[in-house]
Amino acid sequence: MPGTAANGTRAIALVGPAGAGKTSLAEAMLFAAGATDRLGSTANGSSIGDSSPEARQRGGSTEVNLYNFKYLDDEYALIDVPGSIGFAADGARAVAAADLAIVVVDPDPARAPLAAPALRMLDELGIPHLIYVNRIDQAHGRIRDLLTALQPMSVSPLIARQIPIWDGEKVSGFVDLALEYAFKYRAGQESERIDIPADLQSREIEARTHMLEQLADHDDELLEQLLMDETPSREKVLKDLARETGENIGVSVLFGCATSSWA
Ligand SMILES: Nc1nc2c(ncn2[C@@H]2O[C@H](COP(=O)(O)OP(=O)(O)O)[C@@H](O)[C@H]2O)c(=O)[nH]1
Ligand SMILES: [Mg+2]
Repeated sequence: MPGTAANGTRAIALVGPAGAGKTSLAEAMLFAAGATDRLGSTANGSSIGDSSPEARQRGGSTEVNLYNFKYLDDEYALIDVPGSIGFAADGARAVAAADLAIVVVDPDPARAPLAAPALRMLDELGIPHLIYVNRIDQAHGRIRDLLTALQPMSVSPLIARQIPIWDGEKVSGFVDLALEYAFKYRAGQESERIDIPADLQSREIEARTHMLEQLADHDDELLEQLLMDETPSREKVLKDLARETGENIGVSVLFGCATSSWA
């Protein structure tokens, strides 16, 4: 996590069903970290990962892709694990070496069961993990419904870290419930920080309160603050989220669009 002292290279595994966007997310992370100067695509064969002839021909990963990058002075190794069933044994070995796993899923609740094997493996291995809801550009249902579908597959509670900003039928940005900042997506660029839209303010308070109550289940000091109607510091909230992830007692859920480098 940014802000903590580096302790050698941190290994992050990208797991989840085939086609969810793991290799695209790896590409977006490398691009965001400045390790590559253009956002490659698995769809047109220009990605850094999936460079073997088999993977290019198949249009999907056929082996574990490994990448290295530096972000905010820390070294990271990314382990992009193929989601196809045939690669499960390789995948489990790679995941066991990770400090953190990111489970990449589709926003459609009907596809949530595809994430079950990855979530079960991470719970069994005790690997701290997050869920990243990819393809937010194609989402058309409530993220809440997806979380409801995913929750039974996870031992620990899922914690929505963001809520979407809808512009008609499309998600156009998000509110980060820990930072209490809103962001508007911009194609191929860093998101623009905006004010929390007025019509979203009560929803934001409701969602943030829910997140804080979830965190307070494992933090008596926070519980006391909530009962006293005190506003916990941003630092405390971020620290609690990181601790819950590290101790595997909460699974933060974030979303974005890997192919546009959103979020
Ligand atoms: N619209 C959209 N397409 C995506 C997104 N992420 C990945 N894709 C596409 O989905 C397909 C599978 O992506 P890939 O990264 O290879 O998935 P993986 O099998 O999980 O590694 C490719 O055609 C990508 O271009 C996204 O956020 N939005
Ligand atoms: Mg892949």
